[in-house]
Amino acid sequence: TVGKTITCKAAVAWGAGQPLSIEDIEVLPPRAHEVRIQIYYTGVCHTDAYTLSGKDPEGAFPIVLGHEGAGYVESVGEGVTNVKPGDHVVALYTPECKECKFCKSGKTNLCGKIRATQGKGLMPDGTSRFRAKGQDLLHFMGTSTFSQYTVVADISVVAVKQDAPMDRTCLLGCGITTGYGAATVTANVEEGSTVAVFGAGCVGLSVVQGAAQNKAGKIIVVDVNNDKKAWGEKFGATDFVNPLELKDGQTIQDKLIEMTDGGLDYTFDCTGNVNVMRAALEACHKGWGQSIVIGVAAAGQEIATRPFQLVTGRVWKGCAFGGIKGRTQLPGLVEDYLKGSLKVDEFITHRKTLGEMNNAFETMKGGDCIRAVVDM
Ligand code: NAD
Ligand code: AHE
Ligand code: ZN
Repeated sequence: TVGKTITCKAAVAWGAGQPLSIEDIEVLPPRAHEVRIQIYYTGVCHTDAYTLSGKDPEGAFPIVLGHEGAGYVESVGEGVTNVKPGDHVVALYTPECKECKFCKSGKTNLCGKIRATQGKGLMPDGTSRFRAKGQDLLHFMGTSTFSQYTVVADISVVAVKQDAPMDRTCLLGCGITTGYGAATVTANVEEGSTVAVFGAGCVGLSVVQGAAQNKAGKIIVVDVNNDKKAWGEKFGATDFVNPLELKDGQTIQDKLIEMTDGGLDYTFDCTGNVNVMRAALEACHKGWGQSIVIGVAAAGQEIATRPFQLVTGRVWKGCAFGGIKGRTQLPGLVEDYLKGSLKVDEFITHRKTLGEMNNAFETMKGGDCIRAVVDM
């Protein structure tokens, strides 16, 4: 297949709000500094549903969605040195070129090298490697893992240990790494500190795991779904609050401030709801509390608070992919998983086939799904 176009199955999103359609698509060979990956497993993340819904300002169609995937390198284009055919890899929607202003800053995991074309759904040379029914399909987040074969930039892929099963490593491509990194890298929660996590999906529970790893003293899960109490405890949460079950007139920020003698050292939004983001900021301790926005909000949504909240020392920040540098740090997370110090298996609640992709989206929206893993 090297150097040839491959025909394979993919879940194609032809338009906003329409179900995905399983199609035979053509996947062109990788060009210079590109890698063709045979995707074995992909997770389904809330962000895929968000873009499919039409609420993503960068969303365009037709497109091959998916950004939480693992597989084998099938072939590489000219000049690729970081991976070789047969390597077990995870696709990186946050690439790492190691040479741009961002990568060299030491201050962020965001990489600027291909962000503009990635946002347009194109490869770095401005073209697509996918075709179906006589037309080009767009790429998504530089990864497009809802296809049996995909082509990515070489800076958007990392090789990981072969003994880690791909149905687990795929989840390190987004959800788990995002939450775990937000707690251990972006916030770098200190021992004994107080933490509140709003929204206990895969991302929020991964924040809980990271905060517990860093020995936080109190980890409060805030979720509208009472089943998330037990889920939080499984990853190290000490308390649970349902914001819909507060006493009359009490806000969630009041409740949390009361529980923590003045507010939290760290809060995390893992819901994507801008009102929750405000509550998370306002639940922070005066003088130093930091709130980290992880959730992705729909086009047109904005956050608000009284500037006094910041004047009095609370800090509002956010991160993508947990602040983790994929090529530098992801192999280490896979090793942590293999050593037993990073939970991954526990997040998998559902398994689907490619033909069941729309069902996987429905399942994700149900309250009992943490992650559905799709066997491609
Ligand atoms: P999820 O849907 O599995 O989890 C969300 C949780 O929030 C659910 O348990 C839900 O019950 C809870 N919730 C909803 N409304 C709430 C409210 N008002 N108060 C408290 N809890 C509430 O989603 P997920 O896959 O864990 O993703 C969470 C968010 O993070 C999404 O917005 C997703 O797009 C975003 N995300 C961002 C990044 C990033 O890099 N910044 C990466 C992955 C996902
Ligand atoms: N395209 C959207 C923003 C979507 C967004 O924020 N994506 C996150 C990853 S979510 C993963 O599930 C991200 O990586 N953001 C940083 C970046 O460079 O995209 C919009 O609003 O335009
Ligand atoms: Zn995601």
